[in-house]
Amino acid sequence: MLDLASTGPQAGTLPISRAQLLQALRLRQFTPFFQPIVAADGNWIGAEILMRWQHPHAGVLAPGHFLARLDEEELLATATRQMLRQVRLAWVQSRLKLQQPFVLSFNICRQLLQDGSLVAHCQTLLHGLQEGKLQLMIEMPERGGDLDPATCGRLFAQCERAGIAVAIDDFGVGDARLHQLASGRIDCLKLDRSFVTAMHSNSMYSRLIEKVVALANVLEANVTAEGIETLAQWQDLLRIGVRQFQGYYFARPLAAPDFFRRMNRSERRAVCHGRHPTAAATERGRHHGS
Ligand code: G
Ligand code: MN
Repeated sequence: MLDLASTGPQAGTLPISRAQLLQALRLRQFTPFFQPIVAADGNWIGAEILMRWQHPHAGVLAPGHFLARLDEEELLATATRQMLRQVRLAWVQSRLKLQQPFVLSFNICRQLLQDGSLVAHCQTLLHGLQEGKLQLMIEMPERGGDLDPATCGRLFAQCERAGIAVAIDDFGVGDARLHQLASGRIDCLKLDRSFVTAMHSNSMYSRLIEKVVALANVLEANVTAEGIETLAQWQDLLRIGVRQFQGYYFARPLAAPDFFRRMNRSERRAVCHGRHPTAAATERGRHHGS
């Protein structure tokens, strides 16, 4: 069976018919995966919900293979709502008791942005789930949302009143719609992973990231760096002032049973296979000294 789950958004779109997509929706095949977001100390403080298609023949498909088709067929909002209902169900079934605040974020599409019921849907999703400890965050596409400043401002105000956080996703590679940043409360800039990848071959990127951190400080927002794959990237970003991280170094997107198992066992305390930079530095010092 093909496993295309880790192939990113650049992956080629398979020829998929509308009938296949409708069938997949009927069979609830668009399911949530969860990728942890960690703080500077490596503890899980949130997770991004990522859509996967549990394809009967091709295996688990990443969004790069089908998202554009769902969007073209105007079915992406329906698939997202269906996925979020599964998140709620899995959360209830997990009997998870959060001890610390936790932020669950998800990607919103153009259709969801425009249909006016986004905030109400988020409230339904959260109702009765660890209120006070669990917060939802919408990840706005930097490009594609294409909301005029007034509509954007209204949406952000609604989110703020409802306690829903707002992130700008893939920050740095969109169309620099900076008016979004002035339209209301922004909680997080999610720095696109291409900046993290480029950091080591071009020092200009480190300086740019420093400026993104400074911009976030002006907005009183956090920066989450995406796509951390190595300890060196984590160390450098910490030095630059980034305090939230997401990427394969910490954890790949996890299916619901794996995610909730680890949440329940508090395995989120230690970084999975990654070690904390200070611990690694101490270890290196020990080895060198011995
Ligand atoms: O644009 P957005 O942030 O929603 O993209 C998330 C996508 O990035 C997911 O499909 C996920 O599988 C992928 N991803 C997450 N972490 C990493 C990483 O460390 N490296 C790479 N190459 N892709 C990642
Ligand atoms: Mn995202």
